[in-house]
Amino acid sequence: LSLLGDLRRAVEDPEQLTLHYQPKVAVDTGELVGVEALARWHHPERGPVSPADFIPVLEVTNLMHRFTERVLTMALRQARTWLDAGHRVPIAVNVSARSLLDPQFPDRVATLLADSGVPGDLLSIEVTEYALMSDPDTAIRALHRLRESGVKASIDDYGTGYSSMTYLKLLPIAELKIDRSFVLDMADDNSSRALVASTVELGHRLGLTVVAEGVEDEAAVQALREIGCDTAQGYHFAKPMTAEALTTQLRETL
Ligand code: G
Ligand code: G
Ligand code: MN
Ligand code: NA
Repeated sequence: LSLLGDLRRAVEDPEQLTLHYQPKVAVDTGELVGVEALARWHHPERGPVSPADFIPVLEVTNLMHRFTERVLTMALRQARTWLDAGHRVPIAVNVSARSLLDPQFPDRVATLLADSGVPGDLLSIEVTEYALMSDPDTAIRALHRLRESGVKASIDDYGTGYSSMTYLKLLPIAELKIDRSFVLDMADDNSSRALVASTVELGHRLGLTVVAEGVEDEAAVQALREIGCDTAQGYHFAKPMTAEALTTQLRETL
């Protein structure tokens, strides 16, 4: 069993490592406001392996740096393809603690942007509270440098980690993504609904966009509309899909 050995090959193999894209939509109009890129590994013998299983393996090795670079390269190539077809689609890429805290990361991103010809404001990164809190000073410095390239940051899975109010104040972030555990049971759990509503208010007061993840039904959309949440993402709108499938959807909505 050598998942790491297999990953080393997979990272360089476009047949094995691909990206799927999940739409993020405006709560009030249902319009597409961007997509989240999600890594997919198709192992030649085992079939699909979930990122939930292989990201933790990468996270404890330097292969993570190469993986993140490949993901960014694929995402930017797709953004470029969509731009050339007349679609301005902002893409969010998940970035692990190890990559965010790599001192070379912001320069690598700047180089990849320049190579791709994609404007930096079409790229954003999603980082978890854990990644931000494990070394806040380094994370803050990285986020400031990314901003110089036009790249904004979102806090992913918001509410499940432990960001203190101090860091929410200091972190140069643009968006909060409320963890799906709160959104999923909002309809039947008053405390989840209260937490979602107060997070939306907190985010807005800090000048941030707020995204609800895990929106699975119309009842959740209705609740988010009442609460005033900006953006929604979840199976109710679309599952993560191939670039081809999303391109078809972009053509249909034009
Ligand atoms: O897409 P899915 O639900 O299988 O993703 C499972 C987890 O893997 C999520 O937490 C998601 O953020 C993470 N993930 C998916 N793609 C990437 C990626 O390209 N880089 C990192 N660091 N995490 C990813
Ligand atoms: O941790 P992160 O938010 O990056 O995880 C993203 C993952 O969440 C995606 O890979 C996707 O598979 C999953 N996801 C997206 N929408 C929904 C949803 O509506 N319900 C559930 N249960 N999972 C979702
Ligand atoms: Mn994410
Ligand atoms: Na998330």
